Parts: sequence; structure tokens; C-alpha cells
Amino acid sequence: MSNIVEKIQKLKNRLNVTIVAHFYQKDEVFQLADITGDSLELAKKTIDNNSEFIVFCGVAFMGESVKVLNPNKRVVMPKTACCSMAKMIDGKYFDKSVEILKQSGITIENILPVTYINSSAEVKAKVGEMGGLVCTSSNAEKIISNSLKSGKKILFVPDRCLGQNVANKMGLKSEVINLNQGGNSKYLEADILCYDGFCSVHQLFTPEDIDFFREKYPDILVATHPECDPAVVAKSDFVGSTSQIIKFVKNLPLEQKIVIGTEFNLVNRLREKNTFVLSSTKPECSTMNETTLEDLYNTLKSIEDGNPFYEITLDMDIQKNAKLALERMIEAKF
Ligand code: CIZ
Ligand code: SF4
Repeated sequence: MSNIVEKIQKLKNRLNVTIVAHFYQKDEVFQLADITGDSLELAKKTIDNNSEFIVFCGVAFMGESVKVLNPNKRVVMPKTACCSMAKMIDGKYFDKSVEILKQSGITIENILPVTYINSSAEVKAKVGEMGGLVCTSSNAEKIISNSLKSGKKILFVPDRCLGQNVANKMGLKSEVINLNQGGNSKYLEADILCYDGFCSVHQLFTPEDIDFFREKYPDILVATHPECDPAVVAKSDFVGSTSQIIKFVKNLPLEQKIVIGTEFNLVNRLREKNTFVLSSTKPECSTMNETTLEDLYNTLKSIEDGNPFYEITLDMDIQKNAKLALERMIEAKF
């Protein structure tokens, strides 16, 4: 065992902490975590956890979700890493999107906002305040189909691709909101109005990458994440969240070749044989991957020294309204 790993484990044993890591973390960090999973699993698992401190290895929106659901816990992050998609929208851009829909003739009473969990607590709070809720890539379809029962139009933020992919799968009409123009009557005809955000990692996968693998290995299966462009999703055999992809691959015979379009670290630890990454580049979530063993050690040390750094704090109103949006999803039990 390396020196730093030993030091981390000793420190961890002395402190009242739980280390949490997302699937996209580097292996050496992932292996030291007490709880691993996708962002929703991580937030939910911390609800029953008794530690005073949660050390969250992931990106900011995930740590914030833990804090929103556990206001009395102290949540610290080894790095203030951000998710590029979550950064594409803030409260002002959310308000602007609503304004454009109003200019298009859609009244505020007829808009139900749904935010992908990959958004800041500020945006979740805006959504919660308007009676809306959060979804993840595992439950987006169920949440949207349930939300449409209200007869309202869905304002879906921030991931254009997830919104369009769900709409395509359900046979619904979607439009992407153009923030540089005012109202537009075409928005009146859509069921789902998507904010124009995207993931900088999942946009790397292209339909040509799929053609390449199918030509090379005619029997290969293609699994992609719904954050990929609809043109990529249309050519895939399986589309699912990180947890759903892991489950799908675990149930395949080992001789079945599979190529996967999601973050590199997850794909790399999935299984030993016949597993490929759907890209000629290495699709790493760069900010997520900034967290190192040294960062983890320094964070634990700062807790021991009584001065934890990168502790998440939230404004009370944001905390309250973001919690409404998250709890509506959790209570829906999808
Ligand atoms: O919610 C998550 O953890 C992310 C970022 C993706 C997924 O599909 O699980
Ligand atoms: Fe955000 Fe994309 Fe990284 Fe996921 S992979 S955390 S959506 S930048």
C-alpha cells in the first residue's frame, strides 16, 4: 500500500467522516470511498449516514445536493470541481428562459420546470419555487411523463440532449430555446422546451465513432449515455444512465464485445475483456478527475486541524427551495 493511501486510511479512522465518490472519479480515489454511485444514489445514501462530515469526491452540484438533503451535515470537497454543463445555466439564465416562453404566449401557470440533477442549487431552487422538480438520467422519462399529466409544458434545463432524447423516445415534440432571440410561436407547439446546455465530455461521441466500431466488429453492441447527442443515441443498442449501463454490461456474456459512450474511468473499470471506449480521444471529465489522493489527504487533515476547507454553505432560501425540488423527485420514487 502506498504511503499516502496508508496516511489517508489512518486519518479517516481517527475522524467522524464518510468518504463519498462518484463513478467518474479516478480509480485510486474511488477505491478509498465508503460510498460510491451516481449522483442521486450518493445523495440518498448520505441521508441515513451518521458521520458529521461528508468528504465528497465529485463535482460541485453533487456535493450541493448532499448538503441540500442534509442541511445539518458538514459537506467538504477535496476540489471545488465544477460540471461544465451545470455551469451553463444560472438563476438569471433560468429567468431569461421563462421570459422567452412568456413572450411566446405560454403563461407561467402553464410551465412546469424540470431540472436535470446536473445543475446548481441556485437553479434547483428556482425550479422548486415554480413547483417543479429534479430528475436524473435514470428517471428522466418517468418524471417527464408524470409531469406532462399536469397538462403543462415542460421547461427542461440544462441538458438539451437529455431533453431531446427523452422526447424522441416518448414520441413527444421538443424545441431548443434560443436565448439570443425573443418569443417564437414554434415553442407553443412543443411539449418539452429544452435549454441549450450540453456535457463537454459526452459531446465528444459521434455517429461516425459508432460506424467505425460496427465496421471493425460487426457483432459489437453500442451502449451510450442520454447526455450524448440524439444522432448518437439513435444509432445505439442501449441507452442508459451510468448505473443502468453498469447493470446492462454485467448481464452480458464476457465474449460479447461492447463499446460504451460515457466517461472513461467508469468504462475502464467495468470489465476486463471485450470492452471499448467509444472515442479515439480519452473522454475524461476533466474537472471531476482533478481530485487526487493528495487533495483527499489535505482535506482530511484540514478537518482534523479544525479548519476544513472547501466546505459547502448555502443560502437559506436556496437550501429550502432546492430541497423541495429534490424531495419531489425522491418522493415520486422513480
Ligand atoms: O447522475 C449522475 O451521476 C451522472 C452525472 C450521470 C449518470 O448517468 O449517472
Ligand atoms: Fe458534468 Fe459532463 Fe462531467 Fe458529467 S461528465 S460531471 S455532465 S461535465
